[in-house]
Amino acid sequence: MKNYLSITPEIQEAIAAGKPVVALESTILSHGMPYPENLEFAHKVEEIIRAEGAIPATTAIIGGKLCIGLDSDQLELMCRAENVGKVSRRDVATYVATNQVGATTVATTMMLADMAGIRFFATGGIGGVHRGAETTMDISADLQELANTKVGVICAGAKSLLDIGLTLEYLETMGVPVLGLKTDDFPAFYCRKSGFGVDYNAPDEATVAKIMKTKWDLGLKGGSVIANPIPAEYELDFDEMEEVINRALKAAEEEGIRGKATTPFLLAHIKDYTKGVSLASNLQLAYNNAKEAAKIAVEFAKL
Ligand code: PSU
Ligand code: MN
Repeated sequence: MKNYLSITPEIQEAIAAGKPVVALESTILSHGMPYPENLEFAHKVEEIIRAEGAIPATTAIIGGKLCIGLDSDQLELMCRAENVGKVSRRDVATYVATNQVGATTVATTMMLADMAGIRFFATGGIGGVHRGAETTMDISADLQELANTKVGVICAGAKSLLDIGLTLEYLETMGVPVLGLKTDDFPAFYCRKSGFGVDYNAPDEATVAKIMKTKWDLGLKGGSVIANPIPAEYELDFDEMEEVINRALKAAEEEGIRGKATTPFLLAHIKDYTKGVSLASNLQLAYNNAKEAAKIAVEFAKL
């Protein structure tokens, strides 16, 4: 496996010394945000993690390697997103073996982080059970990965383009803890509340770190969802977002969008319909998740 991993020296040293490291995904860059806003985001999110005393590790598949930590040229490549695929678990070996450039989803970033020994990962929102999954069977591979892979994922919950209730049921069945960071409510990405609760309201970052340490000390496999609501000043109106999401879902149905194209299609339409307002919120909630992930990783490193 080592032959396929390309970890920057800084990250390698930090992992070996037990210092805090936070993984970041690249699908959010290549397929979740427009250029050049995504490039500014990619650099700023890394700075935020450093400011908290942790090391950022953005992941991608480039040149037949699983890359942990990207230089500025590689970040630019992922953000320009020309011929960059969206790589989930099933695509990893194909992209490595055939030398294609791949952006890592939540599932794949968890895989790469685990291979490198990184225990925390910050993103925007996780994939989940799609609305209508009872007929389409569209359930994100992110949920299986959370069940199996030892990484805590700090996110702003999940977008309500998913069926949040079914997503939480699925996570319960698979034994994935859903922790709220200073909240009783499972957040719905742009909105602080989804109408659903979390399993446990963790009062601070140190408690989250302790729960994860305990889970893994007990030999329990898998990760956790650490739900961190968007800061109130950037929150969008739930009903307005519902309308936008329903429009996007209708467009997807009319155009016959299926499989892995579904999530990027919906994200792009939501952004267009809200004329960039949703993008500004998206950036802010992801920054907030990076900051909290770094704090949790710092606390975890003390244990
Ligand atoms: N949800 C978002 N923004 C994103 C994604 C999900 O709000 O960018 C991306 C993540 O990379 C996630 C992937 O892992 O989409 C899920 O895709 P799918 O539903 O095809 O599993
Ligand atoms: Mn899917």
